[in-house]
Amino acid sequence: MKIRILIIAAVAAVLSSCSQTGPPEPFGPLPSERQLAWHELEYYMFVHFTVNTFTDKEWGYGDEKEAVFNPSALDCRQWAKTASEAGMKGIIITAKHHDGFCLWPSAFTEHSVKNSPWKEGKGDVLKDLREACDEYGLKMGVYLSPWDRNSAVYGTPEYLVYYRDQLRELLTNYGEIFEVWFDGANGGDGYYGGARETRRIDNKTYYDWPNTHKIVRELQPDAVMFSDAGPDVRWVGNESGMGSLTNWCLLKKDEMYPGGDFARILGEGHEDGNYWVPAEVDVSIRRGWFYHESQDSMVRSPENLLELYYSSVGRNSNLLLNIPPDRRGLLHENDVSSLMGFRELREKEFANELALGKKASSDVSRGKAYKALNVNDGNPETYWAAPDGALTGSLIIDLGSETEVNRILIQEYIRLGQRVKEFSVEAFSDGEWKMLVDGTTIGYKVIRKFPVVKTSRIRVSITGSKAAPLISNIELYRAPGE
Ligand code: FUL
Repeated sequence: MKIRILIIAAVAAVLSSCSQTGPPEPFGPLPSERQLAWHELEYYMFVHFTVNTFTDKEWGYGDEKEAVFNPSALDCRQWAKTASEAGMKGIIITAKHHDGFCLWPSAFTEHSVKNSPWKEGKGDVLKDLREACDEYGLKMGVYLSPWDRNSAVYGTPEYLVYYRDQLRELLTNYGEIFEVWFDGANGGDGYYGGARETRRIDNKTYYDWPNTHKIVRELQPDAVMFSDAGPDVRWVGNESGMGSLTNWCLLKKDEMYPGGDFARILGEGHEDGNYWVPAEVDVSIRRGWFYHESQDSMVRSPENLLELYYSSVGRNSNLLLNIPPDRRGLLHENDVSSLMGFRELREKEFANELALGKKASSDVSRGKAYKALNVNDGNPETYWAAPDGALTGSLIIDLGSETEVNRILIQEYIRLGQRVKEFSVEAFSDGEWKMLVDGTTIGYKVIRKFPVVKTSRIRVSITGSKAAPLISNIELYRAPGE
């Protein structure tokens, strides 16, 4: 009996060594755990709020009196409630914009809420926001503008000490921060402690970014850092909400720096990039980043926001949507109503998933653990894999009966690298395969629209890849309309 068991075990071992049962080797730059967690957030709120809200400006000069900051009904809970109801996962706030005014009572400057009439100088917007985010289960992030038009020492080495002291305050006193936002607008004219002059800095060298980054890693190891050039998340290269159709999460970031002239490259990233630095689309629900009463009637419509969603989340980018609080310190009714309309549209758009649990097959596979059915099992941790060395492969989802379809969502298993260079989506209809989508990169996620097709079979073909393609998820929808 024992001998028989041993023989069976030996045969099983030989058989399993013939098919590739272990996971594929990682390929190229990989996302860190903090970046993987960031990818999954997808959609969160940007809040631009400072003295500009009260002076009707976009860029404060730096000489604004602290007294102008006086919201009559500031309520961070209203922001957080709105974000949560809108389906957002977090809020990033302009703790300090270019005017230098701090929304928290920084110990390193007088130019802050502590000298404003709001709550008689006892208020702290960051603290209120922390509590509100915790109450609504949201993550919190901070924007600390490197350019400071109020600071007398801006442009000198002393400013770096000041900037880093402020960063430490923000990263020490307000709980867990998920993203630190370093914008790229740098240097120019300003108040500068009364000098009222133009100060230019060399944005390649002045800020000594590597040493600032170390502070973030030390104090908030799970936070990602955003700037034009990462290190963790990159700007998408425009402020109009347009992610690039070809979008590599890879970047040669050592060749770049914040505030450089890289807008064109930032959209696509680098196919041969040597770091994982995915794109974030930052865009405002209004024309301006800050609140202006004159723009109350120019708030993006729910339909427009849905288009933004397709051109950002649908193109392998996260969506950071700015909703500027008004002079009361509340998100304006028009903005809230658009956000809620957008949530409803989005829910309807993706109400009816058609692929889950349906039959799936592939022309090639790495073996049982990497079978085609992994793409529509609802589990993001399982994936279909082509065998090592195969750079193409097709998956067919069999819907069982003729079904109307007009959207597809595809995700790569990015934990092992971004691989796909080209893909297509076809439907079997009237006896032949008809092309629906002719695509390039996939990455964390793409969502593509196509005109309604009635079909029982959808084929996703990876037609070019840097290494064996790994697909973790395919979803199909019939969105309303058309
Ligand atoms: C830019 C700034 O100059 C704008 O005011 C805004 O904050 C935008 C998000 O980033 O660099």
